[in-house]
Amino acid sequence: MQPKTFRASNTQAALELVQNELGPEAMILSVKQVPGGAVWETWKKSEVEVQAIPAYQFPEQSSTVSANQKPGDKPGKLIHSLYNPPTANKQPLARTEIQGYLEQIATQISQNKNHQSAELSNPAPTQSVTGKYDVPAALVQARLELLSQGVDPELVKNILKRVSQTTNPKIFSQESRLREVIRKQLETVLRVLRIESAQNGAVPTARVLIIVGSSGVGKTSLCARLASHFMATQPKKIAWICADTIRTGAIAQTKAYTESLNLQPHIVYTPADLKGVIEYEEKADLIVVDTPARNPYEPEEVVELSTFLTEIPKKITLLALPATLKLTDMQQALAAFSPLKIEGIAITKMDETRQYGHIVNLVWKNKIPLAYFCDGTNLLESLHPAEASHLVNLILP
Ligand SMILES: Nc1nc2c(ncn2[C@@H]2O[C@H](COP(=O)(O)OP(=O)(O)OP(=O)(O)O)[C@@H](O)[C@H]2O)c(=O)[nH]1
Ligand SMILES: [Mg+2]
Repeated sequence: MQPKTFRASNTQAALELVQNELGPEAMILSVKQVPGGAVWETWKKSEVEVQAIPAYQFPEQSSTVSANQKPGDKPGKLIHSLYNPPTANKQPLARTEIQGYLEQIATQISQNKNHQSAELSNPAPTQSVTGKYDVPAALVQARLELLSQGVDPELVKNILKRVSQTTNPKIFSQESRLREVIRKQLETVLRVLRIESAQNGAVPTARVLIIVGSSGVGKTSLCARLASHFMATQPKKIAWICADTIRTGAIAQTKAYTESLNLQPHIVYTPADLKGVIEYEEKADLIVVDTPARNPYEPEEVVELSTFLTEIPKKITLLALPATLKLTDMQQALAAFSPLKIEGIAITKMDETRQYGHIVNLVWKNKIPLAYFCDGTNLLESLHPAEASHLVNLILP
């Protein structure tokens, strides 16, 4: 029998078409993304094309069957394994089976240089995987979501492996519990720096909070939010130092913020000025220091700022990074600003993207803790002391 071709807007819809026409045991020969309309209709969304045959009937010859498939191999059972929840009479999935599945995925990932894009354009596991194991749909789904959020495939593999080693196999058929377990595992790789507890005396090194970063990342807004946050949450005496005397309008912007917060800003031009103001503000519980933008691809700019800030004792330096920045630029900023001894990062503009995996990757690869998230322009509501669960819930809701 010739394979039949089905097209739909997404994989699930295409597989449902297959299921309706060829039954739930239909065998899938290939799943691929194809242009949605005629060649010139580039504005049309791409579609998913599935080739399938009814159960247990094999084509004499099919160009879509993978080259390494053995003659006796059964091509599919994909619908069951991916999109149908396990039925009551099925055996619970054994841990070794899940581990076997994950091992196969790991092998695929290491064999495939373009694994991430390939995985996303063809979200179904290959038939050698599904032909051998009944993979829980929730696990496949969670894995795809993590990958599509941009979480490093190696980290996804590690997390799912850990989940499979430490979780009762029964949970694999309970979607919400399985997702919770995966979320908890992901949280364990995220380090968090708690400025608040430092402020309360547990680690009394944060009387001075310095905000650094490249241009337009939200440094001044972050200073304003920090000042406002601490004024609102605790009766703190806050001081504001503006060390950005370079950008036109920086001082006016500072004055606008400090007026609204009822603070008197200190504008400093030299390291001596800075030292003097910090000594003068000895009674302040918290001093926020806003700094001029530095280009992470111009290391001497950072060194200059480093010289400016060296005189400050008991400080915590936070690097502001917008969530919209690419991972490579985040890494570069982290490396370039390292002479300033960055202790944590503040992720700004969380509201301007919906993809957050690269933030996880940054923390995971560099062991740098998260200190704050900012997700809007509202002074009072858009600053959040970092919680691993906050980021993880955005990635795997
Ligand atoms: N949507 C959104 N906008 C933000 C956020 N943080 C800052 N912004 C906006 O980003 C722009 C730049 O913010 P600033 O605080 O001036 O950035 P900066 O790093 O001090 O800029 P320079 O001093 O020029 O280097 C402003 O329009 C802010 O309102 C955020 O979390 N979400
Ligand atoms: Mg600024």
